[in-house]
Amino acid sequence: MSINTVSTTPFPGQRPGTSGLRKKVSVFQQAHYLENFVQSVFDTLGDCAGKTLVLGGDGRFHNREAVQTILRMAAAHGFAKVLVGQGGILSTPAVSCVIRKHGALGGIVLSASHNPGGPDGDFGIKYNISNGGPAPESVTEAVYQRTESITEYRISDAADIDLQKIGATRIEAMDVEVIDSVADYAELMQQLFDFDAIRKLFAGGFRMCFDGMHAVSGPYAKAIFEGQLGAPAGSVINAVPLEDFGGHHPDPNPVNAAQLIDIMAADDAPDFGAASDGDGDRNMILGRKFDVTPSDSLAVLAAHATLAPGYRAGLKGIARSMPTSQAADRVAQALGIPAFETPTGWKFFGNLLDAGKATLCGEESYGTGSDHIREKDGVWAVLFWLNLLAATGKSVEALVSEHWQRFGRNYYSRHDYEGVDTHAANELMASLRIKLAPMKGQDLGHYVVDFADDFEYKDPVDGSVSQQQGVRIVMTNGSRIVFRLSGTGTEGATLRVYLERYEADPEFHHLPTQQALYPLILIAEQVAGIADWTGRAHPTVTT
Ligand code: VG1
Ligand code: CO
Repeated sequence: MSINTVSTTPFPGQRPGTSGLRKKVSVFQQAHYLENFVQSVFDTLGDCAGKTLVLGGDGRFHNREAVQTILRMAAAHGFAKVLVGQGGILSTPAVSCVIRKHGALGGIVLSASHNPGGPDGDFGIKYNISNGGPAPESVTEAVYQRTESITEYRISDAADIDLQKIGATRIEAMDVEVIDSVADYAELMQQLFDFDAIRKLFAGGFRMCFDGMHAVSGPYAKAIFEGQLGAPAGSVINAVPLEDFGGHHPDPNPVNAAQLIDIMAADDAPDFGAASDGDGDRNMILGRKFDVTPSDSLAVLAAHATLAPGYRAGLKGIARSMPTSQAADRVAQALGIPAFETPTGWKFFGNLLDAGKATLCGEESYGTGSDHIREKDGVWAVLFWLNLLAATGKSVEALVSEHWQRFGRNYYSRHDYEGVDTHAANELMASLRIKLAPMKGQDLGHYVVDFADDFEYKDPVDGSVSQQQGVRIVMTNGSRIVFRLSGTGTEGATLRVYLERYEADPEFHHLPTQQALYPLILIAEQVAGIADWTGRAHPTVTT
């Protein structure tokens, strides 16, 4: 075994987006591409002697090869130890959990999350810091700068290790420990939720369907829901992670999780349905013939949080990303706790959680989480809902409807225009920005503009400022339209249009969502000229 220094030249565009560096698999398969990025992360970290790194991914195509490469590079960089998930598998929340539990310096997550996998799909890599959360922008920017000037990387020529065999081995002077992918995570879940009550629920005939979407959460869901909580065998479907996610798009929304939606729409539907994404950090919650929007899910969990043992002491605050509906703010107000509004992406919640300012966090994109780790967490959200259902004896639909009665309903939808021309998308945003200031006070038919701006966030903990985080047009009655470009796609640009309307009157709480939002949809088109810029008359995905 020996360590070699390899000459290299920079690849353009290795700048992490909303959640790490995501590119087509073929891009990552280029010689030195992954190595350049990993060495740039290590160079940014500096001396790692005595330190532990956590490593794992969602099992997508190229995962195993990348794990072996990173192990050889970590050994060359002088890490004392790497904890790697069995088979190279760790969900994003499990990486966060393992980093925290074992006091690691940080971790590397190999995933492109909800993006499709397989040889023609996407691959991704993300670095998480010692709090278990995604590296903040200061770190991802430093890594990017390093990728622009890199000239060499260091790597051991050691043979591949056996990733299936749990236990310790060595590469050069570095210890490698292959760990059970589920154990640490499952143990944490037992501390947070009332497993006995949930066991009784299942013993009483309660039925659920969890769709693993052939992605990473399957093994976690099987072990916890079926193994520990007694959900009948078969409650978890599509449970085996596949390198191409069975050819599907591992994105838990009503469009991509069509099989689960059909199951939950049937007359003999289970009581509860849920799904997670490629790397296990997202969640979709369904009742029988009933979808819960992620924004409502956050609000409902917050309103009932003290029913779960891990949150019995109450919440310190609730944080949501800016485009997420304001439903959770109403709960925060009722509870007398602060509400925070951050830019899109989980990395912005880390400081609030570390500082004890917020306990629950959520995003409209099927992401919910808490201070138990520093990532959003799919299986955790499902357990939280199961805990509420067990504690209240109510159905999903009853819990949500009662919530609307108490707090009012925030109708909400996101319209995605995927794969549009990047130049046109940028022009659309630029032309919107120019129109913002004069919009104040403008009468738009059903709505009057309260203010319109480009969201800027000043982190209340470290004072760092993030600009241009989404154009928002906020109406005097709290309804909103938000426009932003995705930072996770790999083909062209994706325009996201977020629509929200607040309705206090219970008589109007059961309209079809798109109908309830129709006036706002028309205003969005009128203000942004979406069809003109993108050539699209309709969104590709509506959630
Ligand atoms: C999307 C979502 C965002 C989420 C991010 C990562 O980002 O909108 O809320 O945090 O994906 O989720 P963007 O920039 O494409 O809108 V995951 O589960 O893909 O890591
Ligand atoms: Co994800």
